[in-house]
Amino acid sequence: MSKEYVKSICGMCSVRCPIEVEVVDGKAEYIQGNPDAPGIMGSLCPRGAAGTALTYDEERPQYPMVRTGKRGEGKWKQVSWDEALDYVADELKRIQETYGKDSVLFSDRGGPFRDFYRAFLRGIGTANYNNHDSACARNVQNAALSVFGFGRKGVSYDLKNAKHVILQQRNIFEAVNVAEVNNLLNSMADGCKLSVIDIRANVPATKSDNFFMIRPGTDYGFNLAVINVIINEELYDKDFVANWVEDFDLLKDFVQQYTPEWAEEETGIKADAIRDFCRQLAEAAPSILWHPGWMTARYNDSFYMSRTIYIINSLMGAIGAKGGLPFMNKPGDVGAKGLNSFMNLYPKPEGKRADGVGWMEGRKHFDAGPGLVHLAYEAAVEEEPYPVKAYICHRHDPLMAYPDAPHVKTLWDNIELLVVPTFSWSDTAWNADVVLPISPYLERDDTIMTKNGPKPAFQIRKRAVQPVYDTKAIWEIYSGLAKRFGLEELVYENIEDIWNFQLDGTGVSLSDFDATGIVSLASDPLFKPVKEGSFKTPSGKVQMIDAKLEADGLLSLKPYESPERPPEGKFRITFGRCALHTQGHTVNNALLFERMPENILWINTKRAEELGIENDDYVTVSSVDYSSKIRAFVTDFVHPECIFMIHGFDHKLPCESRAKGMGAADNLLLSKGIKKWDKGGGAVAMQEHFVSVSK
Ligand SMILES: Nc1nc2c(c(=O)[nH]1)N[C@H]1C(S)=C(S)[C@@H](COP(=O)(O)OP(=O)(O)OC[C@H]3O[C@@H](n4cnc5c(=O)[nH]c(N)nc54)[C@H](O)[C@@H]3O)O[C@H]1N2
Ligand SMILES: Nc1nc2c(c(=O)[nH]1)N[C@H]1C(S)=C(S)[C@@H](COP(=O)(O)OP(=O)(O)OC[C@H]3O[C@@H](n4cnc5c(=O)[nH]c(N)nc54)[C@H](O)[C@@H]3O)O[C@H]1N2
Ligand code: SF4
Ligand SMILES: [Mo]
Repeated sequence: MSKEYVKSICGMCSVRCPIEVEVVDGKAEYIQGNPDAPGIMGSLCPRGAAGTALTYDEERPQYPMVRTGKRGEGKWKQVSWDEALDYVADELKRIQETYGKDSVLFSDRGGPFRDFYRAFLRGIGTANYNNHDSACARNVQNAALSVFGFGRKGVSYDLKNAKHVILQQRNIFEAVNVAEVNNLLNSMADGCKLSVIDIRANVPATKSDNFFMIRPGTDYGFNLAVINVIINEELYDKDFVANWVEDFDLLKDFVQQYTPEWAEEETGIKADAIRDFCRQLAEAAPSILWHPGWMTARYNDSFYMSRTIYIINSLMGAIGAKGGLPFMNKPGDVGAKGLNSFMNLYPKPEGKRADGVGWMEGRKHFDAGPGLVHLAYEAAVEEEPYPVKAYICHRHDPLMAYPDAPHVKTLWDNIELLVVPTFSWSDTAWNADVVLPISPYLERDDTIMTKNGPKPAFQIRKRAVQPVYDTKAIWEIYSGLAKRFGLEELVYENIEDIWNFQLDGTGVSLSDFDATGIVSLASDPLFKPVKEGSFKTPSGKVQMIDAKLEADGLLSLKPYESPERPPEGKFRITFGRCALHTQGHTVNNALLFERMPENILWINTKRAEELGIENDDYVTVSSVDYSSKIRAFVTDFVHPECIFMIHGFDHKLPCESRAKGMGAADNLLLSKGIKKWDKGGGAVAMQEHFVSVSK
């Protein structure tokens, strides 16, 4: 028997925790957290532990496939990798020659492994790189830019040293990042307070010092009242405000109308409780950390909610503070040299983006980097500003990630080539013209990644076992395409040469990863003080008024608008995460399915009584064009105006025998939902929908 331990990086969600894989006779037997990784302490979340079931799952794409029937019909021809890559390259060339270079659209899930294939996109000259973020954190990203002039990753979350953590629409113990969970639990053991503002009692709420069950959609109003108290009771950090906050007086005048008494009416949270909460914040300041939110693609004003969170953190002096939101360090900040980038081998394509981001009226204020892919779909329909005819949808499942899959599919009718590189089946892969199966993470090497933070580091994902099926690593796929486009700089035969290119001149060598899989670039965590240049706004300060936003016709200090109440007998739909699944794509994982085969419907006790529904009854939840059976969870601890369910269930694909037909799909309950989006932050507003429930 041979046994080895391989240090690598988890790929069951986008957090990418360092792992150690036990490999027995070439088979991955067991996975645990990398004991050498800071904050991980050998632990993993359930999904990370279930990675072996992904590797040995027969129900995943096993070889390259080209569609033979109609889109989505599930008729495929097995082809060799050469045939598949030839076909994709020829089609991309034909489309670019006919419709222009920018007619190729690309989307992915973002993350630290993109450099190599983004270089390929630059090499073929398309301006249309996108990520998935308009269904996730775009509102937070644009809020950070609007207040600080840098993006949301310009600060980190110092949970380790925090004295009071506030989670608003942030489910930290179920929407898991292992190091964050460990750090927060440790801090709480040392006396750190936790406050939770949520529409239901999630797991963090059960461990909190303050729990506010808020009326869905009123968070912006709650935060304006918090600012009102902080300012009127002079609880703010006077030095920070004097030195680093611009237009404080405008903010002060603006929030006068939003008293705690007003907020009580609007949000359902008692005025005195709001006042008391603000005083608690002041006691812990500046080591407070009000999380700006993550999955914030929920409301028309989610951007403004995140903006107020950043403003509150600033008023309390928490920006740049230990125990608050310290500035993020990149390798350069600790005197190290960053990785060499393949993207730098090619110039940035000059074309205008199809989604209009960065140049179209009303869209100039958005972060142009990864665009807003739902707007690129609109461009594909209208063929304006130009035709979009090829779509590479890489490690991305827009048919589940955006509302109303049947509707989204119609937006792709003009697309002549839909290519899906993926490691598991998804609605999108099933609907593709070509499926390029990626080796799951235990079976592949990836480019070296940089982990920014208090102590920046390089981390490496190393293949733990040989591919089980005829699948390839991401670098092999794009290197193969690059070869067919004559992009010689990206043609590689082995990963070591890629790694050496990345490491060249950094002073780090490949063997430095051998011991732990991680190369730390600093010996101690660095907390940079707030100084000239910390904020990238025109004034160099935290700004209340964002000129770019206003030039696009939007107000920075936007008056609060009360969310619609549900029509008689209906409920607002809300959704979120659980610790056992990643989005929708792990429901068919044999180990995780065994633990949680279906989702349940949280419904308030009084509303359930009115409908004659008892706990554990199967009920029907429906919108205009979708309905499904789901088990009811009757509780006092969800707001009566809404129902809540975990995202990602009721799969439809015949090739996913376990997940098929289990639970209900929140995304299918959001009829034509891709058309509703937040004009401030750019993300889709997925909780602006009402559904019916019946016994
Ligand atoms: N109704 C509703 N819609 C939502 C949400 C919701 O809660 N409710 N959540 C939103 C959020 S926050 C997000 S981030 C999006 C998520 O939706 P997506 O951004 O599409 O992300 P995933 O579901 O993770 O899908 C990625 C796809 O890539 C495949 N894949 C291929 N290679 C890899 C790999 O190496 N690693 C991983 N992890 N996957 C790979 C997966 O199998 C999966 O099919 O959905 C959004 N949409
Ligand atoms: N285990 C696990 N971990 C994950 C993921 C996963 O799928 N599984 N996905 C990853 C991804 S892509 C993301 S984006 C993050 C998401 O991380 P989070 O955004 O923290 O997770 P969610 O559970 O989607 O939502 C957070 C909370 O918002 C609450 N909520 C809903 N509507 C409202 C409202 O109107 N007001 C308030 N105050 N609260 C509301 C929900 O009840 C939920 O408790 O998690 C990441 N981590
Ligand atoms: S949070 Fe869990 S699934 Fe995500 S990377 Fe870490 S161990 Fe893997
Ligand atoms: Mo997300």
